[in-house]
Amino acid sequence: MQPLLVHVGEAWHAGTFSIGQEHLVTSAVRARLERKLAETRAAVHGRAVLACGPGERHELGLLMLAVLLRADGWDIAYLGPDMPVDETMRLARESNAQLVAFSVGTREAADALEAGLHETERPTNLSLLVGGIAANPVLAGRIGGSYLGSDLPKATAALRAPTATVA
Ligand code: B12
Repeated sequence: MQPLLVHVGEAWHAGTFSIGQEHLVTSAVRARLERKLAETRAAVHGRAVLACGPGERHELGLLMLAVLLRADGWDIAYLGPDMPVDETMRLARESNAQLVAFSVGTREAADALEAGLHETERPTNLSLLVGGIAANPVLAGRIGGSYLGSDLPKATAALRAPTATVA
């Protein structure tokens, strides 16, 4: 799905694809991913909370990660676009999650995520992961989290390993 989305989205940004056409494809892809996310599987690795950073609307990469983690045995709480950091962390704390993963596709969202995390209490046993095209190892270091790149199957496999691999 990823090459298709990039192609369609870039055609939209270039003005050769209408907003309606782009939204139609995006919503078909989202619906398909959401159906897969709803499939019941045993949760063996624990609970993961997935959210886009504040102001962030690019959600399909994170939704794809949600589907892969679900299939790999994680209990997924998928919160979707534009999530306040404090609300996301509160939900992670209250649901005893082991992992919280944020996606940022714009510089603004990355900055807002960093600022929000510095103001929010983080449970000691909660691993923090950041991804998306505006994420990198430097950002991950500044927020005390991990960056596992953009290869989702590889990221899923890394998260399966003992939690020591994730800061
Ligand atoms: C489709 C699209 C949109 C759609 C998003 C629809 C949706 N519901 O998600 C809409 C129309 C909403 C949109 C809006 C905008 N967009 Co746009 N968009 C795109 C486009 C074309 C494709 C994005 C996409 O879905 N890719 C497919 C997914 C699967 O890839 P991905 O998001 O990169 O995710 C991959 C990895 O990053 C990783 N990943 C993602 N999240 C996470 C999280 C974790 C934890 C991990 C491990 C991995 C991971 O997994 C994926 C697989 O590798 C990109 C161009 C591009 N080349 O990517 C621009 C792009 C991201 N958009 C851009 C811009 C500028 C905007 C707007 C500001 C445009 C505007 N003027 O309004 C707004 C911003 C909205 C906002 N506030 O977030 C820029 C961002 C530049 C930047 N970094 O600052 C891009 C790069 C286009 C460009 N070349 O300028 N956009």
